Amino acid sequence: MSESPVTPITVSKASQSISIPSTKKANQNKSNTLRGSTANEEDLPPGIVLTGGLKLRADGLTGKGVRVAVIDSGVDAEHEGFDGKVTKQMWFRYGTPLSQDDHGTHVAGTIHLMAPDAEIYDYRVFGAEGFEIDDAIATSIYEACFDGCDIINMSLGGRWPSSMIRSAVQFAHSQDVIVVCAAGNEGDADPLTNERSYPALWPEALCIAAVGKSKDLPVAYFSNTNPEVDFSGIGVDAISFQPGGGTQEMSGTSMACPHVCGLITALLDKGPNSNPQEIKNDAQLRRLLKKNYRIDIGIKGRDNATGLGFLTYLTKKEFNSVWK
Ligand SMILES: [Ca+2]
Ligand SMILES: [Ca+2]
Repeated sequence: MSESPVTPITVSKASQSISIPSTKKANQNKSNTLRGSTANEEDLPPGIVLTGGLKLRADGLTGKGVRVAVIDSGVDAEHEGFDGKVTKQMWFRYGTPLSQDDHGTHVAGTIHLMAPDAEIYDYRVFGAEGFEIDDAIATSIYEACFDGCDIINMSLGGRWPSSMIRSAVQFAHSQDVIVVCAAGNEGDADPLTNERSYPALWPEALCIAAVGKSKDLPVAYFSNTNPEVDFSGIGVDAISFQPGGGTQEMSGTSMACPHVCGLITALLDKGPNSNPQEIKNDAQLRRLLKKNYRIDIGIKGRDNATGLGFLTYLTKKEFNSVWK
C-alpha cells in the first residue's frame, strides 16, 4: 500500500505522511451515544453544526432516498451510530482489520451525521490484499453507478493520474452521479504554489479543501492549493465514528470532503420536504452551491486555497451566530 500512488488522505501532524491517520485522539472523545439521529447542538460535532447539519434536520433534509458511495478503507457497518444505514458493502481489498483501517468509518460517519437518512454504500479499496488499488477504485466507481448511487465520496488521492480511474470518473459524470474528492494533504501553507492530487484535480470532480473550526475558518496548513479547488469544508479535528464503537478526532482534506458530500446528500433528499431546486447533474449542483450555500472566506472572491468558499446550509448570519 505504501508504494501505491493512491492513498487515503489523512494528515499526520508529526510526519506529513498521508497514509497513516495518526491524528486520531481516541481517548479524548468518550461519546458512545453519538448517532445520526442525534439532533441537538450540544451533542453533534461542531463541524456538523457549522456545515448546517442541525438546520438541515429542522428542514427535513436528511438524505431520504439517496444512496451515497464511500470509496475508502472500509466501514464498520455495525457501529451503532450508523443506525443500520450502511446498507451495502463491497470490498475489493481487505486483510487489514478496520481497527487499523479506521479512515473509512470516520469518513462515512461524517456523511451519516450530515444526512442521517441516506443509505451508505461501502466500497473498500484499501487493505493488505485484493485488487490493485487503481483497479479497485475504478471498479468501485462503476459499481456505485450501477448500484444507483447518487453521489460518490472519495477521500483519497495520489500525485499521478490513473487513466483507469479517470475513465471511471468520466463515466460517473456522464451518468450524472456527483463525485466529491478531497483536495489532498500535500499543502505547503503557501497559496501561491500549486500541489496536485488526482482524482480531485479532474474537472468532473468537486475538489474540496480543508479549513479549521476557528473564527474566519483558517485554511489548514496541509490543504493543497491550486486553481482547481472548488470549495472548502471543515477538515481539522473533525469528530466522527471509530471502528468498534465510539468516536475519534481526525484531520485532513479527507474530513472536509465528507462534510461537503454529506451536505449535498442532504440537499438531494427525495422525501416530501425535498429541496425545490432540482439538482440533476454536476453543473446544476455547482450553480446551486455557488448561489446559495457558500460563504466566501480568505482572499475576497475565488481563491486557490478555498475555491469559491466554505460550503454550509447556514446563512452567513446564522453561521456567525454560532460563534457565541
Ligand atoms: Ca501551496
Ligand atoms: Ca475567497
